[in-house]
Formats: sequence, structure tokens, C-alpha cells
Amino acid sequence: MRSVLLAQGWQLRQRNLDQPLEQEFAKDAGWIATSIPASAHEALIAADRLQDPFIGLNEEGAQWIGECDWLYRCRFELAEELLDAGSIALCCDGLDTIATAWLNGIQIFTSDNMFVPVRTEVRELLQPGANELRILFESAVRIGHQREQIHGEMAVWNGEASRVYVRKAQYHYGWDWGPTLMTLGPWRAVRLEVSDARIVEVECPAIVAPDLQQAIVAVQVQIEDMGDTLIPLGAQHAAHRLIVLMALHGPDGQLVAATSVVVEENSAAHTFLIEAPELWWPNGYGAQPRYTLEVVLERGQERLDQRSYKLGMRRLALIQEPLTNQPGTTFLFQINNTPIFCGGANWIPADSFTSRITPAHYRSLVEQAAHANMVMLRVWGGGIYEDDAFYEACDDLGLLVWQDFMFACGLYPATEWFQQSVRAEAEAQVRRLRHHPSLTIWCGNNEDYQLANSLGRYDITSAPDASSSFPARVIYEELLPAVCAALDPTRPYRRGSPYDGIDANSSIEGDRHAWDVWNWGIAPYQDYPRFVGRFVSEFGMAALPDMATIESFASPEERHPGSRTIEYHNKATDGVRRIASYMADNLRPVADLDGYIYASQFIQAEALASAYRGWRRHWGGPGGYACAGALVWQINDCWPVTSWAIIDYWLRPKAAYYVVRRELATFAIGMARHADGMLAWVVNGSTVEVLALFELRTWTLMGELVGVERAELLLPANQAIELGQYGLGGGGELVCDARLLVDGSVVARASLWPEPFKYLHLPDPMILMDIDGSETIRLRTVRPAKGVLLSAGDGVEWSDNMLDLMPEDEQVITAQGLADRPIAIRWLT
Ligand code: BMA
Repeated sequence: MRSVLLAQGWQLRQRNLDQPLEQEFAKDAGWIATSIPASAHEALIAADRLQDPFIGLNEEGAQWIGECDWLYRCRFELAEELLDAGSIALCCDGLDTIATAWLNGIQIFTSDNMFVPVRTEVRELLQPGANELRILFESAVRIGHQREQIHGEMAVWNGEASRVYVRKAQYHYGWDWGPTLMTLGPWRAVRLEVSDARIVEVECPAIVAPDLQQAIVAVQVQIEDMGDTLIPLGAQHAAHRLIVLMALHGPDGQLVAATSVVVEENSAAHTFLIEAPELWWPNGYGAQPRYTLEVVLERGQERLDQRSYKLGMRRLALIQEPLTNQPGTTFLFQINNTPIFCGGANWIPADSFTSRITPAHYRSLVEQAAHANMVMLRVWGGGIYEDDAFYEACDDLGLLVWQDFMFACGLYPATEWFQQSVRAEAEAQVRRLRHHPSLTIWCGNNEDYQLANSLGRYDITSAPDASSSFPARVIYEELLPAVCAALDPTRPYRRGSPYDGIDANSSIEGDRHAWDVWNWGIAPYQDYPRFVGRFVSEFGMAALPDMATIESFASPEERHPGSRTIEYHNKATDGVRRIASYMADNLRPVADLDGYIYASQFIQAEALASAYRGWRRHWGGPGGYACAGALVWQINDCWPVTSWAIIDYWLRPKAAYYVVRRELATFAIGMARHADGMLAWVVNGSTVEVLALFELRTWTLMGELVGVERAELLLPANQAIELGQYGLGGGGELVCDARLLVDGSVVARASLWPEPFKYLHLPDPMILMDIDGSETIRLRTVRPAKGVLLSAGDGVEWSDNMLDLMPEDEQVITAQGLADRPIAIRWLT
């Protein structure tokens, strides 16, 4: 099979609706050159016809684009000999969204779901020499409104309501962290596939035996053979037979086994058996070895097509069983029979313009997640089924993927045409992604049950019904599970996130979105521990991005707290007021932008620490895994904005990033005030029992030591244990400083401060910073210091940051890439 990429030679222009379409396409003037994939917005920006919508208030000036229809055309030359092939198919891997296409004047398809690739046979329509492909993209806004008029307005949280009628990334309609940018155009590749016979599909589930001693890879190959029509009847001898060669190589490149199978009825199958497989593990639990499956289609000696897959051998289970010490049931992922605490984050598309997210960008973000000791990323349902590069990075780095189907915060229709489109979408995406070892769970939607519940429209005792007031239950409870059961039976499927059946956001069953802090009730973040769930799949606290990121979109006179531009780049409901309210509760007022950024990032860091500490405490071991995961909302941004992201659009980590990394490290310490003392606990996330030394010191704010305790602990494997209550002798404003040492090295630190911080009289801590060589930094202090943040501009990777420093406890940090740049340091004053 040969693939001819149609990436160049494209043009686009706005359609004048008053003129006949044919005439509009035939016009010579007014076309803008573009390459594919790219949205119309990107082409217009490149042609200087649109100001970058990420800068200032420019988003507003980009709204007309989505309200218009657009014409795309591509002129390409084809060599005559290509037309001898059995088949030439036009493949559009993703069209955004309402598209009609013509090849050399003949209509070849219509498409209205950006998640369904289109493949159309076009050999008969092609000619040697010049050819022209035309695509009309109609306004998704207009078509959505037309559908809404016919079928009725549906309820939504976020975005504009007609979005539920259009199978387009829902965040394009605007979200509480993203701009409204109604992109359009070919958002993935457009290709011609030239073949006589081709591999249509390879199904290759890797199944590991319960004792982990064997694995099988059951390969099924589907073939399409156009060439056989060219062979005279009766001449189908051996030389014309299609053969599939399959070879499996181990992680070290050595051949495990190989076979060749004669294609019969357009398919070929073979099951590989692997003894003592090298297992694939999540980040932090072991390595990520991959086996390579090569599939080659041949006729005679001629190689017609080939595919290659990197497979991971891992045994996956989602355990929902009664807890012995608490009400309800677990929501626990096991990989290779090992219970995994799924610390991690929610993932949104990394750009409003998805086609410009490079594999390197995906890789950097997934690497940042892995460096933050994350184990799981949840691909949230209001975005896109991500590019292969994302899943490959997750496979490589051991990030488990929770994959939502693309429905979010809405009541979706379930008419026949809509269901058909969703079925095609789900089948295409499940087929594309199912071989990835990182893929862990399919999930029907984001918060649609919660929304229905809030409107009194979800009744678990009734059966799903497309004509009910919550029609899409037929999609989440019948259609999607049927597609998953048929195409990917080895993975669990959940109806929604959150979901448990009855109240859709239970704290004792299923997963839970803990928006008690920030969104509902604006509860103090210090209360996070109370909002625990069996698996917290969302929680978060918003903060401003890095100063350099603000400089990328705000002009110098707009760089102050409360500026129109900075507030415009904060899309959350009451976003500015909520940040202000958490600041007012906890910190002294600040007026300068630097201080304001620091304060908001300080609060985000404290909030996420409070959540992770409070919840990992419930990683209680066999029978007691009462909280088995916590995914922060959100890891990334799609544009430069104040949001819940812990890494901003330009990949600059916020202070909370480092705190999350520490809280998700193998070892962690937790402390909470209790009566006139405090309670402490320790998490051992390793899979072995560990002998450790726990040290607790108590300091006055002036740096006087008022108490020391030490205890040797035998930490059971892979669970948290309670250390009990400690008195806080001395009264007054004291800071507890805890360390955990294994073999003499500090493996975890934590501190507990009197709060609110705004009431404290914090003296100068007298921090000493020494730089050894060019990248090693030694930090010491005379008095306790809170929230010590180092910065030195882009390109520096801090091994740790946003530290609490205590007297007599030097912390050594590496700053990769620092060279001889100056370091700015600040702390809570
Ligand atoms: C969640 C998400 C998003 C939203 C976020 C912050 O529940 O599912 O819809 O962006 O909250 O409000």
C-alpha cells in the first residue's frame, strides 16, 4: 500500500452564501494558501488576516470565522501508473466538522463528525495529471442551531447549548478554562491510499494469565483484496495467494515467534504464546517493556502492506468490592495483580488548534506528568480522542489512560442519526486505540449523569429510553458498552464520570468529582480531606500562570491584577472572585502582579497538598483501599489563561506542580491538627515492606526548637499507616516539621503550620542559598520558611521547588539547564 499525502497545495476562502457554490469554488481570487492539517484560523493568522486570538482580547475578533462557511480546494498531480492500482482511496483522517467533498466535480461524501475518519474509493474519478479535491465546511454554529430548532434546546454546563447536536470537540464552544474558537477544516491528514490489497485492521489483544507466567497475543488480521479481480478466474494458483507474515519480537529485539498464514475469506489469524512475559508496569512500579508485532501482507514475493504495533504485557483489573473498615466499595485498579494508587491528572486538549500539537509537545507534557510521579491521565470528554503520539508517550512512560468518550456536561440527543454517528465514532476510536497498554478504562461521558441528576432527570430504576428527558442513557448504557464489549472486551467500561448508579457523585462508591472546594459552596481547601471519594477523578484550585506566560498575551499596561486582559484570560464562573476569596481567607492582600501570581499559586499548591495528603491516607491496604486514586483537574491548558492547570500553556509549571510531585512520591507524610495536638500518618507506596525512621521536630516561628520525637517504623508494603496523635508542647504558634528517612536518606518531608497564614508574624527566615558547580543548589534556613519558590526563567528543570525549609535541614536541589543564570527566590512573608 502506498500513501500519497495531500498536505500541500491547499487553498481556502470564505464562502459568499449569496453566490452559487460552483461559482464560488471556481473563482480565482480571494484564496489563501494553506497546508493540511490546519484550521482556518491558523491559515488566516499565517496570512495576516486574523490577529492571534490568544493575545489580548483578540478572541472576540475571531468569532465571525465559525459563523461562516469555508471552501477548501487542493490541486494535485497524479502519475499515470498509479491509476493501474486495484484501489485508490481518499482518506480524510479527521474533518472538522460539517463537510461535503467533491473530486473532479463529483460529490464523493458528506461527513459531520470530526471523530470519524472518512475513507472513500475514488480510483474511477481520478485522472492522470491534474486533479482537484474540493471540500465545503459549513458553519457548525449554524447547523447546530438548525438542529436545535428542530429537536429542542438541551441543558448544558459550559459552552453554547447547540454544541450537543454537533460531533465536534465540545471545548471549541468555550469552556470555563478555554476560549470560544470554532475551528474548521481538515484537522488530521488527507491522503490517497493506493493498493491492490491492504491490511484493513489488526486486532491484537495481549492477555496475561492470572499467575503472570504466560501471555497470549491473539492476532486477527482483516484484509481487503482488490487485486483478485485482476486475476483471471481459474488462475488463482499459489503465486497469487495472499499471505500474512506475523512476527513477534521481545523487548530486547529477539524474535519470540514468527508465522505465515494464507489469507482465507479476507482474514488471517494466529495466537502467539509468550512464556514468562516481561511485564509492562505503570510509572513508578516497574519498567515499560514492549513487544513488537510486525504484520506483513504479501502476494508472491511482493510486499503489499505492513503494520507494526508495540504491545505491553500487563494484567488489568478494576476491583469494586466491599471495604472491610468503611462503607461502600472500592474503585481500585490493579495492574499485574498489584493494587495501584492512581495519582494523576485530567488532560484537556493541549491547544485550541489541535492540529498544531506536535508529537514533541505531547511527549513533553506526558514526561512532565511522569516526573510528577503521576500514574494516570484522564482524557476528558469535552476534548478530543488524542493523537497517537499521546498514547505512545503514555505507553512509553507508564501513564495509565482513563479515556472518556467525547461527551461532556450536557444532555445529548439520541435520535437515530445521532446514534449512528456516535456508533461510527466509537468503533473507529476503539479500533485505533485498543492495542495501547496504557489504555486502562473507557468511560461514557463527563458529568452528564450529574447534570441530569441536578435536573431530576435521572432515575436508575427506569430503563434507558431515547424519548425520555435524559435520552443519551441509551448511548452510555447500551450503545457504547456494546461497542466496547464487541471490540475491546478486555477493558472495563464505565457509564460516566462521575458515576456510581444512584446520586452520580457518591463518596462511597464509584468515582467522584470533588468540587466542594472551588465550584460548589467554595469550601475551604483545608477541608479537602472531608470530601474524599473511593476514587476522586476531579478536584482542583485555579491559579494564575507564570509571569512570562502573562507577558505573552497582556500588553505592558495590562500587567496588573484586575486588568481587563488578565481577567479576560480567566474563563471560570466567578473565577476572579473565587481566587480573591481564597486569597482573602488565607493570605495578606497583595497589589503587585508578581505577588498576586505567587499568592494564587501558593494557594493552589497548599490546596492540592491538602487533598493529596488527606486522600492518600485512605490507601489502607487489603480490605481498606478506601481511596484508590486522585486526579487533579487539570494538568494542562489549551491557551494562556488563569485556570486549574498545574502546567500552563507554554509548559511552565506552576508552584503546585512540585507539591503534587512530592505528594505523589513513593513515600509521603501526612499531618493534620487534632484537638490540641496533631495526627500523623505515612504512606509507603513501594511494593515492599520498608524499615524507616520518622522524625518530628517542632519549631517556633523564630526558629527555636521546642520538641523532638523519633520513631523507628516498619512500613507495610503499598499502603498508608496511622502513626497516631502527637502533642504540641509549648502552645503558641508552632510549626511541625516531619521527615522520613530510609537507610539514612530523607525520602519524604512535610510540615504543618498554624493557619490562617495571614495572621502570622513571619520574621525574615534568613535563608542561605549556595550554588555548587552550576546546577546544585543548597538551601538552609535559620527560621522556618514557607513556600520557598526558586525561578530562573525558561529551560531550567528543578528537581524540587516550592519548598518548606526548616532549620538544621539542608535541602539540596538540582537545576538542570541553569548554567550561570541568576536565581530569583521568594517565600511567604
Ligand atoms: C469539571 C470538568 C470541566 C470543568 C471543570 C472546572 O467538572 O468536567 O467541565 O472545566 O470541572 O469547572
